Amino acid sequence: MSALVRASVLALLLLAAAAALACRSSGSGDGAAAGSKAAAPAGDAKTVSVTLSEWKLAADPRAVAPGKVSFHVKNTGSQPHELVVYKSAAAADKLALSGATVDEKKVAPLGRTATFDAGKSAELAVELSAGRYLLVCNIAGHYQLGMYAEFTVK
Ligand SMILES: [Cu+2]
Repeated sequence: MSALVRASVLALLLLAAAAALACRSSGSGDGAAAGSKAAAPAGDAKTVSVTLSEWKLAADPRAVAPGKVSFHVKNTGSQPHELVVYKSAAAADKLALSGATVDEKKVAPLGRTATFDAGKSAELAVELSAGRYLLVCNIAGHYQLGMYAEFTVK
């Protein structure tokens, strides 16, 4: 009889201990996962390949984490092009215009390459915070012809 009571008390104690351990390990598990997730992107260099052609602007990847972003830009078309980075919540084809170009008094460029020839490449590094960006070739007429792409930093 007393042995049975002792056994059931022991069983209850073991259950309580197991429950406490389960709680603690799941709690610290979450903490460790969140910590390593936050640490990984910090200081990471993000590289984005941009291809310019008539009349297309393609970016890969289309989204990166905040920080310094390095754009490797290639002109695979037959005319000179450029890459300009704007931060804007506007629809990709609804930036304010001034004549045949994006109005840079209203939409400030965060960075741009020089205009460079077909077959050539250019590099552009820009510090970007979280938000929505548009990558554009702002040579007269090129934006309206379709040389833009949405880009997200998050
Ligand atoms: Cu262009």
